[in-house]
Amino acid sequence: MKRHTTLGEFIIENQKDFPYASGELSALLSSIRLAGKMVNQEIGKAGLVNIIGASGIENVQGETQQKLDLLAHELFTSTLRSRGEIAGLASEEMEDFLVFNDDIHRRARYVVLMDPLDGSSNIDVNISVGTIFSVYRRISPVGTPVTLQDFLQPGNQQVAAGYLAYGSSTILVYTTGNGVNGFTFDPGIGSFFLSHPDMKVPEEGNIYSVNEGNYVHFPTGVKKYIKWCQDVDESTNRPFTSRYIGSLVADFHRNLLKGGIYIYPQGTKLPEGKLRLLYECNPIAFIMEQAGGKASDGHTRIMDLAPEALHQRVPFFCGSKKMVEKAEDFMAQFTN
Ligand code: AHM
Ligand code: MG
Repeated sequence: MKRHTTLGEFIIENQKDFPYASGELSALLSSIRLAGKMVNQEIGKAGLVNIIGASGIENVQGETQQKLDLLAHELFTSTLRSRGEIAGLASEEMEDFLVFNDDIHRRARYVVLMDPLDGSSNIDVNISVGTIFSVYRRISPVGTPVTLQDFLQPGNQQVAAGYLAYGSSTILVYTTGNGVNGFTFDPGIGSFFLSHPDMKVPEEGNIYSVNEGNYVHFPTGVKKYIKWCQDVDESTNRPFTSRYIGSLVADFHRNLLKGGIYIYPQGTKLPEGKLRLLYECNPIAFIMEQAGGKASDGHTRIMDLAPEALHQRVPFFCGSKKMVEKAEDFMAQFTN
């Protein structure tokens, strides 16, 4: 009989592969799993909010409905805080980072950076959204409050990263630097089951994902790369297919499974690009590299960039190795 592995079992079984195994990271991942289930449940009810409101049924506290991205932020923050495995948290939803400043949390060795609900503007139209997270070991001494430097570490220092995609099914994908595994949520049982072991992205894909509406603003290298994707050439299977949902986790998840490239470049409207280095690009880059793909800003490996600010934006090129390399060739060739 086929064995069904739950996420909880998998985390425990693989704890020994982690260089600093002490159980803390396992507990932290379990907290993310729990908060993810809560967020998943809230998202599932999103379309009902107006109907319930119209019929006069309010929630038990009589509260007005909160925006889901803020609710997701609160659910992750409170769940992670209540367990004591992290000393602080930075979120796309907050200007500054949170310091968990009591005896238990000051002794914790990890910090988390996250985008609690990415692509949340898509919820109204029933399109998949996601949570993205990233875990680092703090560099400030254990026993003291965390500092900004704990959060401004380059992506190559990540000890774990992952995302939840709330889509036609809900999936949690994560890495601790030992490959990538995906777990699909069974809502009847309330557990995540290993559905995508050892995920690998095809080296050469044929999907390109970019908001082409911004084409006139793109750097010449990106424009040339897009035209190259659209050229006819049987030997490289071109023209490629264009797929862009406008919800990073969903676009990324599809490209990870099928092979493809996601690009959010710099442009005259957004000189640094749109996506955030710490909350979006680093964790997604870690997963993509662990699956055999690549992620850069068009020139430099994303995970080698030295962060300067919590909410820093960077251009993002991420996906199948050969596709990213080809796009980088165009970026090197055309410098304006
Ligand atoms: P958000 O963090 O404000 O939700 O924005 C990030 C989202 C990504 O999910 C998506 O890939 C991108 O913005 C889409 O941007 P655009 O609408 O400019 O193409
Ligand atoms: Mg976001």
